[in-house]
Amino acid sequence: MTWDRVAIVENRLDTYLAGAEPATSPLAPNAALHPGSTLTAAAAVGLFEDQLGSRQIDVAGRELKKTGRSFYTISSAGHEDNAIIGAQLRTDDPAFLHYRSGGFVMARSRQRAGSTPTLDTLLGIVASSEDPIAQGRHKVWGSRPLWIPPQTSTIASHLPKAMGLAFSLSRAKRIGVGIDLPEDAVVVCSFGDASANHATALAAINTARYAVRLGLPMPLLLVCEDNGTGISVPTPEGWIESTFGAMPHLRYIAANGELDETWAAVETAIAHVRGTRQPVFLHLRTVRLWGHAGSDAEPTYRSIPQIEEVEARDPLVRNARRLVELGAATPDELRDLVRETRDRVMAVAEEAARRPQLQTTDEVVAPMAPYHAERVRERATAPVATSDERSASFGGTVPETAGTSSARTLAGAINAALADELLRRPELLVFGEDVGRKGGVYNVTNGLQRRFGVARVFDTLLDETSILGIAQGAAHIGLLPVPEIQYLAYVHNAIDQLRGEAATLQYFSSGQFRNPMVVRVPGLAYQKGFGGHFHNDNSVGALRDIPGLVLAAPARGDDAARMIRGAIAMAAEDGRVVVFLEPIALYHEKDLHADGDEGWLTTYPAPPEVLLPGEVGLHGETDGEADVLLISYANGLRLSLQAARRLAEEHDLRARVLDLRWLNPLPTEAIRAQAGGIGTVVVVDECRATGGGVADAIIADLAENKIAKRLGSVRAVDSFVPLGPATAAVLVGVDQVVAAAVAAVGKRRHAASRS
Ligand SMILES: Cc1ncc(C[n+]2csc(CCOP(=O)(O)OP(=O)(O)O)c2C)c(N)n1
Ligand SMILES: [Mg+2]
Repeated sequence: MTWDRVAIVENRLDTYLAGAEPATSPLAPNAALHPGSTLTAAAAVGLFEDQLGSRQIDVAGRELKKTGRSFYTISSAGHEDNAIIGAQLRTDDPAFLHYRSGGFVMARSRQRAGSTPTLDTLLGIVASSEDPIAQGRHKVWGSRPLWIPPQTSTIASHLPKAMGLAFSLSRAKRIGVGIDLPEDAVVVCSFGDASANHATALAAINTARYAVRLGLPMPLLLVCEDNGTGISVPTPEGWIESTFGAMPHLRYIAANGELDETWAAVETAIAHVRGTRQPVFLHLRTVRLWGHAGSDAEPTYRSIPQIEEVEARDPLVRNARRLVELGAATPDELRDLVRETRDRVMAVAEEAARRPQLQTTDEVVAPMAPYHAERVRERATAPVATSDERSASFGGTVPETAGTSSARTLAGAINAALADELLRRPELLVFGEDVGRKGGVYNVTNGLQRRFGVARVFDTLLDETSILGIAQGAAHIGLLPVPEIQYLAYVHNAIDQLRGEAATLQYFSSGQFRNPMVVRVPGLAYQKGFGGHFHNDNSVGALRDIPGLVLAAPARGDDAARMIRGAIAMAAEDGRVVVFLEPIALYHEKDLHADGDEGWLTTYPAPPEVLLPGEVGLHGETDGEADVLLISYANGLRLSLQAARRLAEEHDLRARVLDLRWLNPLPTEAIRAQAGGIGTVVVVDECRATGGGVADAIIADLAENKIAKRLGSVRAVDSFVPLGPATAAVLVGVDQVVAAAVAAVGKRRHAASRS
């Protein structure tokens, strides 16, 4: 059964206008709609026109669907009063919008001459490559000139970044970084009533209130577009008001009336946020017409009388009646407007459906992972702080010239590198749980807050979703966030913020919006029996499979310092999202083979030394001919180097050790070059056998391309990591690496002895 109430809803408006009587005393265009209102008759008619335009786009989307030419039918029908917010906010008030925001977008577009919102929206609906925001990659609301970053289909996941942007507006000024938004900008974020229950929404709202409690500015207008349902599940009557109506540090304003009454409520809400720099929860009553999407058969969960009751509350009919009764327009004028709008929008829809679509893989992926190696290298090396500045910042002695004491641990090297980056990049922020005053759980950020101030190095509340929301919001306006997620296991609490949000922004905006960041994540295992699974989590599969996300995993201090410069430069130049995975167990390690050998200390490489993706480390037998290539990363590098020594001493085998350094994208060219020469390869993957994918990917590539004949791997057991000495039963150990290398080489010796 097809479900089409479109004609029924349209008829209702037509029927009303056909039978309506004009008001006895018409209003002048510039007259207030009611005494004291700032909404004029002309502006009200303009609003109605925007709402009508939005409605007709929804109708057109469903029309085109009938002939297979439209790919999106979630509509704004019934939510058009959000145009009132679009009309009153400015185009430099960043807007993170619910998917039913047609009215808002039409009204905001009216503020910018030359805007073509009808065509733009329809190009999105037909997935045309000429859609100015997503180029057909998705149907999103978005516009660079109108400051509307595109949002994904994941409900509520945009609230944290909206909150983060509101947080960052004043932060930019405080740290002296110029941005292209005015000081009094308001960030608006709209969402549905069911979405208001989502953990992600609640996290962001909580963090917004927390900021107020701390006395920090949070100019955030939260708009809950309450249609009383989430697909088929009704929201309990009064739930939104009872939940959000009396929250500390959050002003609640209801908007539930005639056009001009809602106008006044919106006006109060915006004025409050703009004036006080504090958040408002604006509760906008709406209805949802025509089901959740075109494919939603509403009668399976709502009776016809219930559907008719909702249709009777169509805001278009109500607003038309208000305009007519107050004399802002005559029924004839509105009838003409309806007819013209319908004709105009259908003509634009037909035109949009003729426009081209993305064809090739290259076209689809073009904005996903931009990388300009030379420009990134330039960024990594400039600007460099002067030696005087560095010397002053480092307390009189720059770290690389401190004589023998210049040898540093991994933690010490990262600390110095972060200091150097903070010194030369004023827009850089370092934040997370415990990174400020305490200097990090493992002292990696020790002293940075004291040196660079609480505005740039700060503690956040304990919520990974909000930490990544702050990072995204800050990055949207040109700051360069380096957030920390305390432990790899807890990335999963907020992985959607990376996977669904940060990593997709350039893709869905065709590179017009970006959220560059370097997310520092202490992680991986081998903490000598400490912490159990959650502090020794050894799986990176969930990060490696995110298209465009760069995953770095340094093992040694000197590499880490050079890699973090590369990571930050990639973020700054190409807007990339980088996860910088720091092996906790190596943070304070000094030795390699024996206690006191200090083989894991390195000398700090001064800026501008840098490492970029593809640049691997080579150790062990690097000059002469090697018998086996051990490929590894992080803790596995240290294990492999220990194994290499034993292979030489106990088996007379020469091992070359390749440190991948970059786990996504993998340094395939360098791997092939080394593996091809040696022919015998063992991948030492400290992650769970099926949870990392590093060994799988490398072996598949070498085998498929017939680059190495003798291939082996050692991997951790597919288990959670236990507490205490039992860790050795699941993690990769040196013995295993040695055995795997001997076995792999044995195959060659065996083959040689047969020939
Ligand atoms: C995180 C997440 N879970 C589930 C969905 C599927 N889904 C899309 S819209 C929706 C209902 C949202 O209802 P509401 O927030 O009230 O917005 P409305 O559609 O009513 O405007 C659901 C469950 C989703 N997009 N994202
Ligand atoms: Mg809803």
